[in-house]
Amino acid sequence: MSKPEPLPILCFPDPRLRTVAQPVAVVDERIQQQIERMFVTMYDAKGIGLAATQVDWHERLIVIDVSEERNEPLVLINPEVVWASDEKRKGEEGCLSVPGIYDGVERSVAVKVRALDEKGQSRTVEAEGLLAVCIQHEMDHLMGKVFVEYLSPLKRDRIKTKLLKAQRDAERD
Ligand code: K2U
Ligand code: ZN
Repeated sequence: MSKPEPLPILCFPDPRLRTVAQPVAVVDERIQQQIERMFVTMYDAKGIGLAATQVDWHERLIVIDVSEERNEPLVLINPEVVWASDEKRKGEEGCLSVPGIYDGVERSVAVKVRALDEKGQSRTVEAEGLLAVCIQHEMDHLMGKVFVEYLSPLKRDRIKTKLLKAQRDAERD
């Protein structure tokens, strides 16, 4: 089977990024094909996570690989946080949907998430460090939330202006 092409990634402030994703009803061939397309897209974009929302697919599906070797794929379908540490830490975040922008976001340092895997089996993931941050960042995407929403309105407007100009310039080239 040939490898699928990477999908286009929606860029902030595209309103489709604000869509709230629906639960996946059945983990079937259709979902497994979408999972493969999302991994191809994530690795191609050098991301360590990708939410279906970012590729204009509005179902509760996340792919992650925080490994150095880029060989530890993790699929979270219909994820729900069952526990999050009270301890929080502010970390520098980026986003494939907000290219070139990095800023501090406060997140729980550890989370416990229940989800279905790519076979539809229920699993629990206990995460800390970068994996915990990534899971929280991706689950925000499924709720239509981009990390710039944690920044000040002034910073967010500057980012919006900068990215809209970059998108206009790109269309002109
Ligand atoms: O756009 C995305 O959702 C992928 C995010 C995932 C992520 C954001 C912040 C912190 C951890 C993960 C990134 O674009 S992946 C790029 C990246 C790579 C290493 C560290 C931070 C961000
Ligand atoms: Zn993101």
